[in-house]
Amino acid sequence: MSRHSIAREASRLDGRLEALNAARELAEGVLPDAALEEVFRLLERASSRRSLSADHTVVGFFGATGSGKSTLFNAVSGAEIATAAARRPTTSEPLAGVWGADGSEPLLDWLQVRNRHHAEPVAGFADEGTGLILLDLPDFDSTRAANREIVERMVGLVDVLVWVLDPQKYADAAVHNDFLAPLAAHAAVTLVVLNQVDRLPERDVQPVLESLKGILAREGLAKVQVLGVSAVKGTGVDKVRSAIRSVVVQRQAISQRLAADVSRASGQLREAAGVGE
Ligand SMILES: Nc1nc2c(ncn2[C@@H]2O[C@H](COP(=O)(O)OP(=O)(O)O)[C@@H](O)[C@H]2O)c(=O)[nH]1
Ligand SMILES: [Mg+2]
Repeated sequence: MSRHSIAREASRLDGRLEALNAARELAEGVLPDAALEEVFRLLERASSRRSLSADHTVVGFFGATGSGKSTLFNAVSGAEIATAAARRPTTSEPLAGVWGADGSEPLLDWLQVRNRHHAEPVAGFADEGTGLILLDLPDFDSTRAANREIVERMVGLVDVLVWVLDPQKYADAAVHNDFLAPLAAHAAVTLVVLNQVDRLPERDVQPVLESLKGILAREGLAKVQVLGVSAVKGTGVDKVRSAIRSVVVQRQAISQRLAADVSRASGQLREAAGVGE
């Protein structure tokens, strides 16, 4: 992606954020406070993220307990970062793998990620020049409310969302109704991994992937890339790396994520206003 087109995207986003702010001001006292509060928080978040490093793309690994987020995080990072840092088998604090230290600290402060690890270069994936922050996150279905809160906050803050699903729970309503379907506008910055494919008989892998793609398509996420992976065996890990790398090198994820947020928020405003009803 050329500098020119990055600048063009950024200025288009400026215009959309300004328009959303104007709509919010007009709607004050007319639409419910809750609807406006949400828009206000988005505008603040957008302004904060855009004041922080544009040279880093923040990629979060989300998923249910035991889907293999931490294992995949290590496999992609090429090191045992997650197990080395974790005191417990489940992840209760976000953990960052950082490629490109310069400018990453204020961004990690804003994300409230204390656990930071400067990752070694991984050939063909990331090095100091890449500008990548990979986050291993707690389980969205954790029994600890504090963990679920972290996940909900991070879903709103990261630039790219990687959903790590597994063959047992890939169709569960929880992930689809609470996260994936509401984030249908975010397809361009979403990647879905079906992990643990080694636990399926070979002949079932493709049908399960198709079934998952069908569910995603019905939620409006037909364009999302879905990768079959075994983090333990290493199958498909290269594909995850190259999918992440291609989003990162385009340098568009920050704008695309925020543009998707604007689309969703303006849709909610229209709905609150009863437009089109
Ligand atoms: N068979 C198989 N087991 C896996 C795979 N990925 C993770 N696991 C195992 O699943 C368990 C939970 O993994 P973990 O990475 O801690 O899951 P998390 O809770 O999502 O972080 C561990 O025992 C892993 O070894 C995989 O691709 N295949
Ligand atoms: Mg974990």
